[in-house]
Amino acid sequence: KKANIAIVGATGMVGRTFLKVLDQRNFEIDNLYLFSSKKSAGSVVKFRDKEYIVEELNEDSFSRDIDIALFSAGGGVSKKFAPIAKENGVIVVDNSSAWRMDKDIPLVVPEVNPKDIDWNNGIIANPNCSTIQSVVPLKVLHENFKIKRVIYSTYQAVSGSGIGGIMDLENGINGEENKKYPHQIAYNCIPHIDDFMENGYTKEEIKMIEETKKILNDQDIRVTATTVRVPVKYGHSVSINIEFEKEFELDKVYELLKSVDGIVVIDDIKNNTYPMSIDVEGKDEVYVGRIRRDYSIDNGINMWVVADNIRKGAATNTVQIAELLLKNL
Ligand code: 2RA
Repeated sequence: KKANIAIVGATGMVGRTFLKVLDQRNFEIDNLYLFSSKKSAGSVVKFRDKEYIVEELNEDSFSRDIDIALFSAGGGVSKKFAPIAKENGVIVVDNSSAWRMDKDIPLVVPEVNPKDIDWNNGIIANPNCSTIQSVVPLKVLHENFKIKRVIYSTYQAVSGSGIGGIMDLENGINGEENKKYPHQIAYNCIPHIDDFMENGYTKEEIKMIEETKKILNDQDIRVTATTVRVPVKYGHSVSINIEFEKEFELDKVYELLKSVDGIVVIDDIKNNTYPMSIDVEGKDEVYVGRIRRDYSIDNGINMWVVADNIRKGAATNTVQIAELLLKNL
């Protein structure tokens, strides 16, 4: 079935990746509409064998026949325009954090909670990139061993901040030129992603904590997080420590993880083989390795999870949600 698709934020890093993923996954598109801020309006974007003029987003943008709109233009644009799109009968899949914790808005990772799409009322939220790649392996383990507590430590690529983050890394510069970070990121790690809150956590850490519980639909899971920016271009890495309620065998953990479509287990320490950011750029899977028992607690494991933060962490997850919507159009 073909759909009329709109992309809001079409010239941004995620917006452009939406188009790449839609094409690679042979998403059937009837009409395509590309929107951006005034700054980028008028630019020409090629998709499949046609050229499209990017239009400036405004209140009338959705009063044409659009089925699904993919948003990646920041929380402000989503807050203002997603409701307008919804009023025009469009289903919005929003990559910003604007709607994620709204109780009436589903927060979806297709490998984890696809059924939550069914109760959408016009807006579906795409989770934070580091959350997406983490909950994919957690889901099957939670179902089998019941997760009691999760400790996240992240190593996040600069592309999570858009082109400005990449420029700061490439320029290795300090001082006023920094677009995105309070300190130099080249040859450095910055334990500060998004703004600090009153409780000493950053918004990025709170996103991982709250989004994990919403997606797994279990508010009893105890979650904490430390999110860190590292001098890597693409590919977030997350060290995940899990304490289960139930006992487990490590072999079973391997078997369960390997059974999940979308997970690739890479774990051969005898040959120095484990997931690394430089190996996942442009890929859509979630890579899991360094799986080992945590001997400091009764039923615990550690694992290392890596994924392309622009693909599975943003664009591909959004397109996968759109694919599920297409079935019900
Ligand atoms: C980051 N997760 O990595 C945030 C937003 N993409 O900057």
